[in-house]
Amino acid sequence: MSDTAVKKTRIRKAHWIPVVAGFLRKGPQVLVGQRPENHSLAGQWEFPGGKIESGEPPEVALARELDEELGIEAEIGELKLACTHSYGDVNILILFYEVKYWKGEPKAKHHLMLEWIHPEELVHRSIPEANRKMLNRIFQALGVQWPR
Ligand code: DGT
Repeated sequence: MSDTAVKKTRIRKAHWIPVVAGFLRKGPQVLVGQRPENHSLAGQWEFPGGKIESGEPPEVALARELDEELGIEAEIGELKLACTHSYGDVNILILFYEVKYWKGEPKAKHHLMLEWIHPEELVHRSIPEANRKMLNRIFQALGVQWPR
C-alpha cells in the first residue's frame, strides 16, 4: 500500500467522539466545573456538557447533560464555537453553545465543584488541552479580551 493509501485508511478509521458544552453566563461571569476523580482529565476545569449519544441532536444532548450534571432545565441558544482535538487514539469534536436561560440553580451533581468565574481566569486554571489551544476563540465567543 502506498503512503497516501495508508494515511487515508488511518483517517477513515479514526475514532471520533462528539461532545457538547455550554457557556452559562451570570453577568460577566461564566460557569465552570472541576472534572471528577475517576474520569479522564480529573481536576481540570471545563464547561458543563458531555458526549452526544447516538442519534441525539446536539441541543438535546446538551440540555440532557445540563440536567444530569447541574440539575437545571436549560434552553440551548446559539452555537458559538466548534473545535476538534486529538487525544492520540481518540479525536473529539466539541460544539460550544450559548446558554442564556435556565430554570433552577446549578448544583455540582457530577463535578467536584462549580464556580462562576471571570473568563480571563481560565488562563491560570488547569483546563483541557482542547480548550487551552482554543482559548483565544473561547474569549472571543464570550466577548472578552485576552488578558494582559
Ligand atoms: P470520560 O472522558 O470517558 O472520562 O467520560 P466523561 O463522562 O467524563 O466525559 P464527558 O462525557 O464529560 O465527555 C467530554 C469529553 O470532552 C471529555 O473527553 C473531556 C472533553 N472536553 C474537553 N473540553 C471540554 C469542555 O469544556 N467541557 C466538557 N464537558 N468536555 C470537554
